[in-house]
Amino acid sequence: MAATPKEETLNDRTHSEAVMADGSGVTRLTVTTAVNDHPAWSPDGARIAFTSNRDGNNQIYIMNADGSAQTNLTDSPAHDFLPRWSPDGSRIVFVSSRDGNGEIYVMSADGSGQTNLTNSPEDEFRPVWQPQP
Ligand SMILES: [Ca+2]
Repeated sequence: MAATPKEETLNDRTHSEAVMADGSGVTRLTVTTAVNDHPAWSPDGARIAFTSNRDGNNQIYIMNADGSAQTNLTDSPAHDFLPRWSPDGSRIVFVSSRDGNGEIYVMSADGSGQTNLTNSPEDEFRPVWQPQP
């Protein structure tokens, strides 16, 4: 006798949502059993970078603003998290523990050219990328 598939409820899941500035148009963009966190809109509003542990550890993902084309940009054995866009939308800064402690990394928005900016024995966290005044 076949087992009856267990229905998962949305309350058991975590998700990211896109919300218009007036609170209307709430749209669920990700539905997984993993944690999806730190969503960051691209400057042009077309894409969202976020952190997800769906593949076993925290990685930087990117998706279109409608939730399509969710792609793991970092794909490292360490934790990569807290993505923030450059003002021109060409690059993403994030935190990685791949060198043994928290470091600030930068990469192109396609995930190429991942570079350690800090290289220190202390933990670095929470990068912010501000436009030039
Ligand atoms: Ca460090």
